[in-house]
Amino acid sequence: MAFTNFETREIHCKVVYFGPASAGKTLNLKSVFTSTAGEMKSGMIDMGGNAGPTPFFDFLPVSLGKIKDYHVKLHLYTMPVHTLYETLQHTLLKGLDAFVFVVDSRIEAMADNIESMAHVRRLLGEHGYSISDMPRVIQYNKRDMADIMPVGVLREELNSGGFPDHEAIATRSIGTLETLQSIAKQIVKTLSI
Ligand SMILES: Nc1nc2c(ncn2[C@@H]2O[C@H](COP(=O)(O)OP(=O)(O)O)[C@@H](O)[C@H]2O)c(=O)[nH]1
Ligand SMILES: [Mg+2]
Repeated sequence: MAFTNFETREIHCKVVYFGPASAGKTLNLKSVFTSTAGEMKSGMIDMGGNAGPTPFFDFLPVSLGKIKDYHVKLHLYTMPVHTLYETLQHTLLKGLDAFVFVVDSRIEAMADNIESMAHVRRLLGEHGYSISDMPRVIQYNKRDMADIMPVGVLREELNSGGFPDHEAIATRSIGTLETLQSIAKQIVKTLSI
């Protein structure tokens, strides 16, 4: 749930980017970091170094500016779905407002996508969230690659709920800001301001 500081008139919202290993979660945050204007960002904490899978998490705070007299900030995290660090997982999932699920569009990643989505549902349920109500965006990433699934099939398998979804090529910063804008729009709708 969003945290509101009435004194400073700030609202902090938390968004986690889920998805199978190598789907492009870290690149999504990097892309947002490099594409957003100076005042929107403060700095990215990349716990994974420059290459390879994210061992812990990435973190990027993004400001949405002023909405009805409140400064609205999104705290973006990436989280590897399978982590040995259960305490970290618990902390990252605390106060979650929304999530992005980054799909690896390659045919060979299909089983991983489905398994990862099932895992996210289980995880959110275990942490007491109502899975059908949580705002989310499904992002079909790696659309530039060979041997990818048609979007229609991905949608059928991974977005039967009809949540907002976007195609993306995170390596070229295509679709990454749209994904963020789409999740921001849904979060703002839920804020009681
Ligand atoms: N061709 C292509 N490669 C991508 C795309 N998105 C991510 N990658 C590559 O996939 C690998 C994993 O990306 P990363 O962001 O670290 O995935 P994460 O494990 O989900 O955080 C990297 O080598 C990226 O360059 C994309 O849209 N197109
Ligand atoms: Mg990563």
